[in-house]
Amino acid sequence: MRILHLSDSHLGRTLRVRGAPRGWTRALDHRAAVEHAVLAAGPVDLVVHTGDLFDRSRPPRAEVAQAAGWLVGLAQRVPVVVLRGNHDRRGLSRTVPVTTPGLHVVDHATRLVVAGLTLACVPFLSDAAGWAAAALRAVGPGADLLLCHQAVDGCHVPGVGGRSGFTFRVGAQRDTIGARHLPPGVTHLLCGHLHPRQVVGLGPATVVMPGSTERTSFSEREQVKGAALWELTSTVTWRWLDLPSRPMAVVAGPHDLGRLRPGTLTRLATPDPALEAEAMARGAWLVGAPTGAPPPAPRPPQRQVGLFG
Ligand SMILES: [Mn+2]
Repeated sequence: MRILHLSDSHLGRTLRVRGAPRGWTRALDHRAAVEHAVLAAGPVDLVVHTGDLFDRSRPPRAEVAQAAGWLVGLAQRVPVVVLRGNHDRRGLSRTVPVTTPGLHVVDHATRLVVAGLTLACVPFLSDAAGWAAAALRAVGPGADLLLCHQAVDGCHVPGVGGRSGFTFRVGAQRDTIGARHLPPGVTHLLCGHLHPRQVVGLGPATVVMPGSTERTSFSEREQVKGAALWELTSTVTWRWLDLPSRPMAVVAGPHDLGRLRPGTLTRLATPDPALEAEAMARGAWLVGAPTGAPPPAPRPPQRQVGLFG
């Protein structure tokens, strides 16, 4: 029994760049990542997606149509389970074709039997106590695996570019779960939410977070992206499946220019017209306002924090 475990694809996420060909959008990279993962995984018995399928709870219509086509095609070959993440907060059953045979859309905690496995499925919940109650119901008399989209005690976002990292702790955030929130008997959690891939021990259980399938912000620029491939025999094992990602670079001076290739998403650490011209001459795609442009109008505060997924 082989399972492809995808998470945090953030389909429809865009990024404004200068220098890219006409018609290019960052959303194409996010689509390509999930399609590539399915090809790279080879034959599997089940595909699960543990949340944040779309970047926004109201994704653009074209993106919904594209994703629906992809999911329907996939579900014709292999059972698919998609779980609601915090970004999909209005629920996936509004955007994903729920009546497709073989496609299981999980907006509320439930227990599913798919491909001969019993799966306890617990979508994102904003408080740990509520999550514990939902997980207990979803596990019921027992489950082989638990699918969720949640921060867990000890999971970590590394610092990058001089910014410090962050470790989640139960009690410090309302939604972070600890060993005490796990139903008895749960040994393996297939978990989304954090974008750096990682494995965390939670009491007797192991939490595997494959991270996002493509980089969703510059804070992820040093992270390897991909998915997890699970193998269930008499034991349960998994390994990372690496995927190619579009390179991202922050240019602080001429010494960083050597890393730029055509199509590298590039941000200047500080405005510098000469450096910007050099970067563009190398084919880099520039993110942010042109050097010398007036500062952008202040944006309203965003509800979601990209760094933490
Ligand atoms: Mn996410």
